[in-house]
Amino acid sequence: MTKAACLALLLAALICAPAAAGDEIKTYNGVKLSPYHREYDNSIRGPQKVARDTYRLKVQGLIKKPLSLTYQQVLALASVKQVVDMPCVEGWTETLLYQGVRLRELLAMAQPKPEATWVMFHSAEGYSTGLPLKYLMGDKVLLGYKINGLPLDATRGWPFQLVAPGKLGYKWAKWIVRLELTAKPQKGFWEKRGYSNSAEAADR
Ligand SMILES: Nc1nc2c(c(=O)[nH]1)N[C@H]1C(S)=C(S)[C@@H](COP(=O)(O)O)O[C@H]1N2
Ligand SMILES: [Mo]
Repeated sequence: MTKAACLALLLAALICAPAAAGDEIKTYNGVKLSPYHREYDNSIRGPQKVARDTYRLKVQGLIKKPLSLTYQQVLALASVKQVVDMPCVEGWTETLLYQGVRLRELLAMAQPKPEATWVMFHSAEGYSTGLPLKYLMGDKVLLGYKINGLPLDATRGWPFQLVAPGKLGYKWAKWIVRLELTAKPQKGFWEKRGYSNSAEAADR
């Protein structure tokens, strides 16, 4: 390589590197977003590393078509972006730009049986939580895979986090591996320990 070419490459690298590091979206449609990266972590067993090669999103229970999808198969479905507030029972709220697949798209693929009224979300580390099927068919409920333009990581819940607008943070399951449709409401990890199973954000 000539010295000039070398210098040009070096300059290009210097100019491009800070831009790449700054990929996180900080404001969206005039809304200031909470930062993707944080100090604290309140999840029951800390960050989880879910294996990419063997990962499958399973949809099971009261459905006609059980699903087993790779990460890429889910990402290939139509996605939407929306700014949402995630309020934790601890008192804090984050405002984040999520990108994901509408949950009702996945549910439509799985074809719920008429007796199904509830969906449990099961996570890699054993966490679980659930919500009514009717709520989950709503426009704004997503299986989220990006926050502020960045893919979820081991702290944020790779591969998927449930985006449940209007519901408290403990309904926003991270590291989702399996959905299970049931006839009756079930209690998840925090719900079994006394937290409300409806988890209305307005009741905080
Ligand atoms: N798998 C799993 N998902 C989880 C939790 C957890 O401990 N394990 N904690 C919940 C709680 S209490 C909150 S407030 C949110 C925090 O989500 P965040 O990391 O996107 O802020 O994740 C929820 N999802
Ligand atoms: Mo929470």
